Amino acid sequence: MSRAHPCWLVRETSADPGRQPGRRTSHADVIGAPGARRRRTLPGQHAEGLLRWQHHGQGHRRWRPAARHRSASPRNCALCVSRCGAIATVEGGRFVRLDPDPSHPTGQALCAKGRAGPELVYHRDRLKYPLRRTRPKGDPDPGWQRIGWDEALELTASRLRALAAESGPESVAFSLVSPSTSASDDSMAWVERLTRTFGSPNLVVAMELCGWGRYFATGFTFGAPVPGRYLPDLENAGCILFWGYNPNHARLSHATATIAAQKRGARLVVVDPRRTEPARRADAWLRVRPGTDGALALGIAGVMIERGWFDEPFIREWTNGPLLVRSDTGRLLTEADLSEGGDRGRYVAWDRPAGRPTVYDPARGRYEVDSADLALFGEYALETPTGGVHCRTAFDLAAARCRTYSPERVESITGVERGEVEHAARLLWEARPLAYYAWSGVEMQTNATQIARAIAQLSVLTGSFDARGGNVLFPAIPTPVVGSQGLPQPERPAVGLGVAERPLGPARWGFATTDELYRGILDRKPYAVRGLVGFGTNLLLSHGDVLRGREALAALDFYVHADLFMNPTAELADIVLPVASGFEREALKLGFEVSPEAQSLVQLRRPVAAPPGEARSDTEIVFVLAVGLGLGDHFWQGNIDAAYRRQLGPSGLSLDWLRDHPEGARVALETRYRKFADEVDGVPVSFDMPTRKIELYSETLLAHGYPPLPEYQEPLVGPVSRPDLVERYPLILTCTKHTLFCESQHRALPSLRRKAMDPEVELHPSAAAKRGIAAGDWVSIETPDGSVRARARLNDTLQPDVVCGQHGWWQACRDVGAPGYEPFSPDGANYNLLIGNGAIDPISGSVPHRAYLCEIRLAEHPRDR
Ligand SMILES: Nc1nc2c(c(=O)[nH]1)N[C@H]1C(S)=C(S)[C@@H](COP(=O)(O)OP(=O)(O)OC[C@H]3O[C@@H](n4cnc5c(=O)[nH]c(N)nc54)[C@H](O)[C@@H]3O)O[C@H]1N2
Ligand SMILES: Nc1nc2c(c(=O)[nH]1)N[C@H]1C(S)=C(S)[C@@H](COP(=O)(O)OP(=O)(O)OC[C@H]3O[C@@H](n4cnc5c(=O)[nH]c(N)nc54)[C@H](O)[C@@H]3O)O[C@H]1N2
Ligand code: SF4
Ligand SMILES: [Mo]
Repeated sequence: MSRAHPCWLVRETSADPGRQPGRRTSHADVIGAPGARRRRTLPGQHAEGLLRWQHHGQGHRRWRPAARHRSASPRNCALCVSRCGAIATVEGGRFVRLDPDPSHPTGQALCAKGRAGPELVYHRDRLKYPLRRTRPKGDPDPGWQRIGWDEALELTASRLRALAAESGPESVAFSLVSPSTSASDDSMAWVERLTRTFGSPNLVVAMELCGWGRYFATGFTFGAPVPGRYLPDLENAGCILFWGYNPNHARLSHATATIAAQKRGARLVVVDPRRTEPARRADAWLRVRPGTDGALALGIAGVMIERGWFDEPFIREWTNGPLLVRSDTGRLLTEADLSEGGDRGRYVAWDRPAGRPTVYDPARGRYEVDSADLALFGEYALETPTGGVHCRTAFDLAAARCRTYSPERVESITGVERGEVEHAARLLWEARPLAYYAWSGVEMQTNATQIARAIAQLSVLTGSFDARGGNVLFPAIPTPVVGSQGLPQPERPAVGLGVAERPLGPARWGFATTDELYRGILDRKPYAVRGLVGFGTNLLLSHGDVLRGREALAALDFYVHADLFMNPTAELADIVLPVASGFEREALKLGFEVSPEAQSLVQLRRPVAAPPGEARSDTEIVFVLAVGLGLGDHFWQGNIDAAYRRQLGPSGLSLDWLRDHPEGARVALETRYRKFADEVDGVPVSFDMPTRKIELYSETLLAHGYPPLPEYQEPLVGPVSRPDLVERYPLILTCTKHTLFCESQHRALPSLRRKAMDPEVELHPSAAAKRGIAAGDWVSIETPDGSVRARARLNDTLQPDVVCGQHGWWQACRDVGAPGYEPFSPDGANYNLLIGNGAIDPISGSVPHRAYLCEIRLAEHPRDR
């Protein structure tokens, strides 16, 4: 029998549920009930050296209610990655509404979540006071006891110090809710700084599910984060490609910019198993079978290369395509292979007119001959001091790989008709420059790294990297990188959890996957993880292997969690800290990412409401905790204003001025394209890669035993890889974000929940009919790993064997009588109970939340609503 979880199963609608006789205490009761204040004074609490909550630079950030009149203040909605420019209205001291601010570069529209801001701010279940667990972790009632901030932070600091002393700082992991789904962008750099200065290489931010593909996987191609930081230049794009990305749900500022781009004639190509809004408006919609995106990208590239639809001069000059690859070893041929005194660091290409090899020197960024003379195709026999060696150009190898994915073969693998493959290839080429974005649809896959490289290859073929209308590193307001760079390096830096298994994966950059975290806690491998410091995150709803995760979190020696609400993950903490929402705290934002204009705006977002109870911003918590951990030197001794001034230093902006001008300041920035071609002392800046070129062929991947070219691999939990499972689980399962809620949040906000009362799963009418399922029926979704419930929604735009679920359902909404869902039970709706960590991307550890096998049946005991 599953445990009861009072905080999300409450269904009462009475005004004061805490007073009902016989009802178990929930955190909401404890923190909200009058008289609950049981602040204990610890001996020596006021002694020097203890954490004092009040610290400099804090008082004036507090929200002060305006007079009784109505006031409107410009700001941005921080609830998701879009950070839409907004105007907040405060009436009689109460934040009452949020509207778009068309004068703001991201202020063209607001979504329902942003408009529900006041409901979030004044929600009765918000955490209000620090809480301490008084009962063991297995107990259904954690026995939360209200404590003071000083006690909570002192306890936290002393436990963390003890763990670091006993087991090393790597035994403490930190976690942070993704800045795409929350306002954690406000504090992300500071949380990272805390993690690194504490000495932990283990920051858990869902990187393996969200970020790896956009920031790191394409690093093996460009040496730069594309499309994560080299964003689509939608204002100037000729062709926009959205691959597994739906900005209408995910990033409104991109959605509005796309509509504007289409109005001025840009073409749109969408790759998605579902006919989303952008797909409806697209010039081409490619309805791919989930997880087969790699084959589709290679097939499109194959058509482009076959037809000569690629930017030859760009590929010759700026990619490693002309370099010769040894057929015997797969390594790039070097000058040292050709002659005894040759340089191992210089590579070799083929001079076509002269019919002989020519040397490329990465240090000078030059070939011996004009790049126009370099062969892009062909196989060449060369003499070396140790005998003859056969070589092919890297581009020839890439082309050959792509050619094996003929449109016919792509159709049979992906379900996308051959004509559509050709049509897409033509559009990408003829309407270039190509601006692309690829996100969740392809990041939660067992082949995520190579899918990202295969899509990146399309951008390379069109020569759109950092080109006007392509994927561009927009100019940025100068500011020091405060999160990780420039910090003193420990003598022997601790090794990240996953480095041994995945040396090129997220661990290499200091990020741990949840699978690695759980293993560290439960199996103490490669070493024991004993502590966790969580800033948001709801690991047990957001990640697979839920039950193992629950076991792991319960086994921690110490877990502190800071959040807006109690969630099923936080329920396993020892200390829970209440966090002010983005509407209740101050935050500095330098640049709004999506366009050069957006990048030029600096805004100091001011609070428009007081935080509930004693809630504090994450940034304040980080700074005070850092001081308590003896890291004050890295945190301006707790003075946040001093930190902001440091960030503003290079731009010369005044913090006080920004505080008085919530609309923000514009900093003149110059947009420059093709910055890789800039020369310093006659040497082009080029690319941050071993060959200093875009690497279509990656020796780095090869050296670690991975395919050097983008390669397609069937989804590991799919009909081809697992024929043994297909009879029992004949349907292909993927999922998508909810337009009304961010990830596992917001189900408790009445204006949103009213529009979506229950979790749903979309399936094709023919799949439904075969199973006797009608629209609205409660069904069970079953995979080899688990089973959960949802209501059937019919969608005839899906391939007939594809179904699409939703994750993140647990929270109740009492105001509209909507239930909560048991997070650990098949009677609940926690989608991630369906997903295991057994089959993952070998390079990154990405987990296939977006391509699995399942069966759907009518639920045996339908819920009463
Ligand atoms: N409203 C809302 N906005 C959000 C969030 C939210 O939860 N709700 N979350 C925020 C976060 S954290 C993120 S990461 C972003 C994500 O933003 P997106 O990446 O746009 O997220 P989704 O809409 O879930 O996924 C995009 C598309 O991928 C498709 N898809 C599913 N499987 C596959 C596949 O195998 N291949 C391909 N090509 N496509 C597939 C889905 O049908 C969906 O239309 O949104 C952010 N913004
Ligand atoms: N099946 C499936 N699983 C997925 C996904 C999917 O599409 N399908 N998406 C994946 C992706 S892309 C991501 S990014 C992850 C997201 O997973 P999580 O990082 O867990 O994100 P959320 O569920 O949005 O929020 C977690 C908690 O953060 C709290 N929070 C919100 N804002 C703040 C804040 O400013 N400060 C603090 N301290 N806490 C805050 C919320 O109240 C909530 O309790 O989930 C991943 N899991
Ligand atoms: S898309 Fe919605 S939630 Fe996200 S920032 Fe804009 S208004 Fe806020
Ligand atoms: Mo995400």
